[in-house]
Amino acid sequence: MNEKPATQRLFFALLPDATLHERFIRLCNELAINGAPVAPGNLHLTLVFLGSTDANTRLDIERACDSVQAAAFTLTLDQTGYWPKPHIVWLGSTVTPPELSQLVAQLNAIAARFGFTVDTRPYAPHITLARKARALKGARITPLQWEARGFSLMESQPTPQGVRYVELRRWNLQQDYSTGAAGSLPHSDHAPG
Ligand code: 2AM
Repeated sequence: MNEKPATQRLFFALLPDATLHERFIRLCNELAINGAPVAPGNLHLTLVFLGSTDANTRLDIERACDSVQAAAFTLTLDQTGYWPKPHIVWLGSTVTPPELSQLVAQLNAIAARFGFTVDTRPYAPHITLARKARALKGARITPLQWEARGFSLMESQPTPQGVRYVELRRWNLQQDYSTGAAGSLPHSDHAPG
């Protein structure tokens, strides 16, 4: 028998806490977007998209993530935008914090090590708010601050109701990176559930 091993479709993301998540939902409603809104439970910021992988490789990826050295940071979400080719309305940032770029660089290095195709385009941090959308007209927003304290390994699961993004595992970012204080190694938590 030649059964194909089960695979999971994986990516790394930042997940908003409950307060920020509420703000995202409020913003989506205020913007009156003409398009298919992302399911509220799926709102996230992609760090690096990996792709399909088997269980053993996933474990190796998780082990590699235990060695990521990256600092906590604040991301200011101060602009909305529209990408006409994928018809996406997004929420994003005019400034990419260096800590975020460094985190993405380390995760891209892990992706490359495990044979995934790494996106060579400059990293554009964004939260997709709606797909199959029309352009937003002149949407000015009150900036939202994202206090990023951890990054997550996510699985994209197809369901009859559409895709569902499930957090598999989370790693903490270092709070006191500059001082090199004790306990500064990223701490990993298994996602609840
Ligand atoms: P997005 O970040 O623009 O919303 C899971 O599929 C997530 O990974 C989505 O949020 C998706 O787009 C992002 N992503 C990035 N590159 C992708 C790719 N090549 N295929 C699928 N999703 C990708």
